[in-house]
Amino acid sequence: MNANNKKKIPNQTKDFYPSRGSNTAQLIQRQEPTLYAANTGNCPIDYQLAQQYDQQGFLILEDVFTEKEVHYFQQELECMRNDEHRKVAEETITESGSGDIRSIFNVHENNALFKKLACDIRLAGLAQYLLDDGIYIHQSRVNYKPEFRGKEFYWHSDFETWHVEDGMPRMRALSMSITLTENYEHNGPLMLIPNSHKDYAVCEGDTPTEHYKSSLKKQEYGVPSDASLHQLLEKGGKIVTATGKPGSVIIFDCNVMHGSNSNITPYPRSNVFFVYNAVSNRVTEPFSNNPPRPEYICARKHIQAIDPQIVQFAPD
Ligand code: 6CS
Ligand code: FE
Repeated sequence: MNANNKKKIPNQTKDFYPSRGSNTAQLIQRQEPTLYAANTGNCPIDYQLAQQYDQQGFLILEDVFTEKEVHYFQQELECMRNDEHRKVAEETITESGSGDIRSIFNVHENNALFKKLACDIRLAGLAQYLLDDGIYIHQSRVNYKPEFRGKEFYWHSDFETWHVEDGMPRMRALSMSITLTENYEHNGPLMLIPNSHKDYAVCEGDTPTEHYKSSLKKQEYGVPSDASLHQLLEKGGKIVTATGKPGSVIIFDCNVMHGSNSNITPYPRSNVFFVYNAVSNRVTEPFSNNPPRPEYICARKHIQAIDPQIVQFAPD
């Protein structure tokens, strides 16, 4: 038994991507496709864009949502940020310095509008195509990256964390980040290393108990070595900064190396993220020696394929 009294069940699934513990920092080759879709005929976007996603590991789609829809999302963002109960909820992560809200997790469950958005065919339908499987939400969050004091997210592969700490077996998941404010060059936009999804950066160091209580504020374990980052950059080329106006969607593979700088400008960089995982890739037991992370960070209990919907947010 341990701190929160949960038994640690050893993971019987083969660990294709060992990291941390006794492992040394290195790059190992990805063992799965990125674009799983078998058929080019029913691609919901221009197939060449799907090929771009396959090659570089991410894709930026502009004007996915209308100004009216974005206005509704932004109103929701403010309501959530000003909700006294939410400020102290466990799903709410605050900035270590200022105490400002940094992220709110599990919005696909605890917010009616974002619950609908997670099933929107423009997102879930595309995720289902790219992963060529039934899909469910592994994790959702709003990252506020507030004005003046929004802190950085250091370089990382989401999959390394989701594999080691959540037990996600293989690379068959992706994130969709919907921009809710202007993502400028200067207000801490997502930065990505092209083609970095093709190598898995094994990390060093152990996983602290209840690591999420610190990693969601500032990630210090499960981060690549400097040498691995240099190697990924040599292979992948220049860092790409995902800028875009509100209503854009940044789609990135679970293993693409990414991060974002602090925001010291007066312009918040707020995005809502949905992580779509293939139902066939549902999480098992963590590959670390830690108990599973809480349900609001990693869906585990009620895994059910989403039926993508045509959703109406704003009356015409
Ligand atoms: O630990 C996680 O699941 C979260 N950490 C980061 C820095 N990105 C992915 C995810 O939100
Ligand atoms: Fe991340």
